[in-house]
Amino acid sequence: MKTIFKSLFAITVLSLVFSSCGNGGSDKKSGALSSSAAEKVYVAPGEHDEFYAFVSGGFSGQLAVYGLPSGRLFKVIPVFSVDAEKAYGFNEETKPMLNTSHGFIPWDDSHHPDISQTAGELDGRWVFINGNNTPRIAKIDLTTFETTEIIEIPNSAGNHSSSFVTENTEYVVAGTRFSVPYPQKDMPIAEYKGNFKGALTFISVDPEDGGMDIKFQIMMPGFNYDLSHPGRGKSHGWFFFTTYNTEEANSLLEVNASQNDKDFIAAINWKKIEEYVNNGGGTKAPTNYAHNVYDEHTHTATSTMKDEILIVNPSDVPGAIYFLPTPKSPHGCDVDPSGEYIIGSGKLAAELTAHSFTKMLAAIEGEKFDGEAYGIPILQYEEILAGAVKQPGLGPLHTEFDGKGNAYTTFFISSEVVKWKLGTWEVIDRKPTYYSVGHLMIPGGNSRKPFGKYVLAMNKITKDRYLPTGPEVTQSAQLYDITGEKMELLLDFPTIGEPHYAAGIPADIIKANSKKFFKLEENKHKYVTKSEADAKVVRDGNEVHIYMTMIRSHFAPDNIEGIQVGDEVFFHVTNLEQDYDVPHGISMIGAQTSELLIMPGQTETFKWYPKNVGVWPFYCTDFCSALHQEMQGYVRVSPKGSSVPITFTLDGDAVDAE
Ligand code: RUQ
Ligand code: CUA
Repeated sequence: MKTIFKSLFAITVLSLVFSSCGNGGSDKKSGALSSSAAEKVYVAPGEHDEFYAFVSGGFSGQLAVYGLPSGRLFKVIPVFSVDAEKAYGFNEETKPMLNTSHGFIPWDDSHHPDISQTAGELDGRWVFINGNNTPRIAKIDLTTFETTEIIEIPNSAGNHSSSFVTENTEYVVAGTRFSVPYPQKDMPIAEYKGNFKGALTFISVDPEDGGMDIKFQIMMPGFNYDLSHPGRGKSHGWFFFTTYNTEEANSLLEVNASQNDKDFIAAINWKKIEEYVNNGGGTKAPTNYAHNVYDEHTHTATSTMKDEILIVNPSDVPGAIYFLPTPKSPHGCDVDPSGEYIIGSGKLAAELTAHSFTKMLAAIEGEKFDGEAYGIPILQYEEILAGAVKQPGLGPLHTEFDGKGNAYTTFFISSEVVKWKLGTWEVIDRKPTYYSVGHLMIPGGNSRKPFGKYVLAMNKITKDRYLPTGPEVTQSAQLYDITGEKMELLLDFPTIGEPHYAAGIPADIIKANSKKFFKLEENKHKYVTKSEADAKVVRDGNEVHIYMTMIRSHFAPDNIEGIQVGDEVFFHVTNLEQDYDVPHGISMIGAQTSELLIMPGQTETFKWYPKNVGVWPFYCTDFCSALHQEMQGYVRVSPKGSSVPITFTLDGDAVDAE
């Protein structure tokens, strides 16, 4: 995003200057911190927020869970990042989640969370989110709030027009930002035009367990595919993607990709392509990508490399893909709750464009074409236009809907949220954001049934809104009440990384299904220890496996002898608790990867390489009980080749290994 707007930098700076003095004044007048605003966001101690907001962590690769309206942070879910707090990506069980065809990549840039839907309404089962840099789509299970699946997207680059779901979660869609040679090859960059391809990937989602699988990949012309949204209601079965750089420039895009008066929204009839594929259509092509799945019962992830993908070329399925001309490098691509209007936000355009789905079908039917691009028909602009919002602001990005006939669009350059009316296209209200808003979110705002009570603006620039914390100021979200004719700014709260986009949902849809603990009898971990009596230490050459349990307030075994310098020691630790909110931690002095935080009924593993002889302690890292400080043990390390046998203490008694 930042580079896209470089050419507008001067205007941006100017508008910032204006918004910080001009709007700052009106802010005080309208009393953003007036007592009524304070009351609207106050959630009394012990009470619950009305909504969950899943806010992407941008370059942190995480997903943060906030309550709305309070703005309280409940959890940070690591997705494309390692997380010391949860040992995700550190413990042996979750390392495979971050495997890719490029090896272990414990970082990514995550942008667009989207919640699963049934019949066009949020069902609260899963959140999907994209990793842009090394293209991946992840799924987070909302019973555990853990990342349970990551699928890599081959032939894609800068996976940005992702990860949006169709209205029955038939598919989660991933679109490439950068076009690249397909298949990848060594070729001059100057020969980009006509030779690079843009892959749009449709990943099927199993309706029962949510299992993801790449169903097909459409090889589109070499444009940049920016954002996307599914059709819904009457337009269910279609998917819409904004494109920019239809010029197919390969350098200095800020100038060279802004030449065309109109770029396109690509309208994809995925139902038609699905039918083609189900009847044996498409070409199987060799590829290489990772599919990583976390199993809740083994508490372990596995990574499988896949070597084939089904490619569909637009010319294979005539009548499935059309281009909708849309002014000036459109960024956001949003579909209203009825499925009739497709909103394209031309970043450099003077107006917001709304296409009509009904008119689009009629134009297709009547063959109202304006030429073609790489064999894909371009529909006549006037034939499909529903209307335009005139002079709404500068630098439109994204639009969400309140379900009452209103739309809300963010304007990066003029730094505001603008409320306008679907159908009449008139501007109803505008409120400044502090500053330079990117996405905005209304819970359910991208479904048939939005919950139009609040809009959350996610800002790129914070400046003076918080106490300074060195050169880096946390990025910021702002909450507005949208129940009245005019919006009212209620709250600022800090976010993690870049709050790129968010998905919100009424808490009631999720909280009843939230898991309290894992059942010990269902634990199928390879190294589970289900009772203290089964705890043991097993040597196998220089590998030592410790089968350990934890319960308030001790480990079994606690003292272990017979370990030698040069051993590879595996701590497989099972938390025997069967109660809500009783994790235990374990850390070992000198352990290089991590400490663990283990949920009730769960088993996790870390490795320890003892380097020096001596007696070395381990302890519980989570304050679990009044006797938490007593929860500890020792490992005696002897020289390599020592005759000290493996022994350990269980329940205070010394036990010999088998
Ligand atoms: S984009 S700020 Cu990465 Cu979602 Cu528009
Ligand atoms: Cu267990 Cu502290």
